[in-house]
Amino acid sequence: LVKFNPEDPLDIEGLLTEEERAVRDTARAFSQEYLLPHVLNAQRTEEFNHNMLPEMGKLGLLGPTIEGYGCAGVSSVAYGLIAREVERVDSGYRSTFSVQSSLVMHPINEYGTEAQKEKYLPRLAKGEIVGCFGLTEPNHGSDPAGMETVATEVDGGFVLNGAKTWISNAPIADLFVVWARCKWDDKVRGFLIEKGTKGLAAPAIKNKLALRCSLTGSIFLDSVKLGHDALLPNGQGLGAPFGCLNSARFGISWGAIGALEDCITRTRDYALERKQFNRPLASFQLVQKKLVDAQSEAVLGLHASLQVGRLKDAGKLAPEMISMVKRNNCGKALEHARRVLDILGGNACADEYHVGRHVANLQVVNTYEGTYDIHTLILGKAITGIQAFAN
Ligand code: TGC
Ligand code: FAD
Repeated sequence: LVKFNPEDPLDIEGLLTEEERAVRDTARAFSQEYLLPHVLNAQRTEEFNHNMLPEMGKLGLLGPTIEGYGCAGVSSVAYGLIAREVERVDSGYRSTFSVQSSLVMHPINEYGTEAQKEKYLPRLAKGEIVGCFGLTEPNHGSDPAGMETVATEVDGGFVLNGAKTWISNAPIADLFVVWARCKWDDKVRGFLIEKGTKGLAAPAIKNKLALRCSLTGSIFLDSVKLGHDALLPNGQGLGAPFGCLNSARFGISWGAIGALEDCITRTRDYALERKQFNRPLASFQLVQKKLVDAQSEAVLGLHASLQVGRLKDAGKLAPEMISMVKRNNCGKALEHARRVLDILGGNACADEYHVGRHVANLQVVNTYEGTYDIHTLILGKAITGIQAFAN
């Protein structure tokens, strides 16, 4: 009989290609050796690690599914494995990576001109420049269709007016992918805005309770004048930003489980060391149940994401599949990270035990890129045929 491996209970390793394992190993070594030593300081100070993206760029980890333009051209599963390893350290670091790869490089690659791709993708891939993605607005989060940011056509290009909020990477972004409703035909389109453009401001949102290792900000657009070359011409309608979200949400489904796995490992090790009533905590049935429930959900979630990744790469993806794994994995990660946190007792309160930070982060991860309940309604519509978001 084969020996059960609690680190990989259903042998995900055996389902990965050699290339995927190599990418995973690179991402794991980078995350554990480069990110982990700085995470507590970043959490305490909200100081962003400006070398993170350049270091990831050197390893070929940015925009990794894109073919050409200095990108690695690996599978979606490899992309998911990177997200899992980075988020094992912190969801904020994974956020920085996701936005750069899925929400900035992806739309340029999918909807951009050849000139835009050549101008921006190689530098984004190296981490020389940082990107952000502005969809959410102060009055429109779950309902981006109601966005108030508008683009007007003028002589020589466009003028953008509006505001975005809760935008990851915005305060340090060199390149802003901003979604606006175009006045001439009422369709949503993406625009590329470079830092320093007149009328553009991106102040930081400070003192966050979570995702403190990544920077978040607002974007203000006050009559921002852009040339024709700022428009992403090959994507129009809300399907264009949602196309980017398909890729980012898929990565988050892996990342959230990475965070949960870290919580499981740390609380299991703690439970083996710590004694009460003259016995290790790990010997109590209630403690074992928490670990078993968490580990079961982690492994089931990973295998579901692996299957979605395979379907994505085979061109057999329905977006609802991504809603299913984003919703399930983020919801389960939040629920079970919170439950295993109890194993730490009073030490749950101490940041050097890491688990409390993951729990706070996972609340946001369960919210952004479509809340848990919004994905419930997307799936509810798919299952019943009835749309329940609004009248
Ligand atoms: P609806 O009428 O359903 O759709 C409008 C158009 O979009 C198309 N579409 C999709 N296309 C591709 N992939 C998808 N997943 C798509 N979902 C919808 C749809 O076919 C339609 O196309 P067309 O041609 O018919 O016009 O749109 P609705 O307005 O009723 O939308 C409802 C809802 C709830 C599904 C949607 O608005 C939604 O998903 N809301 C959540 C918003 C969200 O996810 N925001 C994320 C902001 S970005 C972010 O959080 C980044 S955090 C990153 C980090 O730090 O890691
Ligand atoms: P709301 O839409 O106001 O929702 C509030 C609550 O109401 C939720 O529980 C929601 O599920 C519920 N609700 C809403 N509508 C319905 C309905 N029809 N039926 C039932 N319940 C409903 N956005 C970007 O564009 N780019 C980014 O880079 C980005 N990064 C982020 C980083 C952080 C740290 C955070 C916190 C957010 C980020 N976001 C980003 C924004 C994020 O996507 C939104 O917060 C999210 O989509 C929810 O929107 P909202 O906050 O406006 O909540």
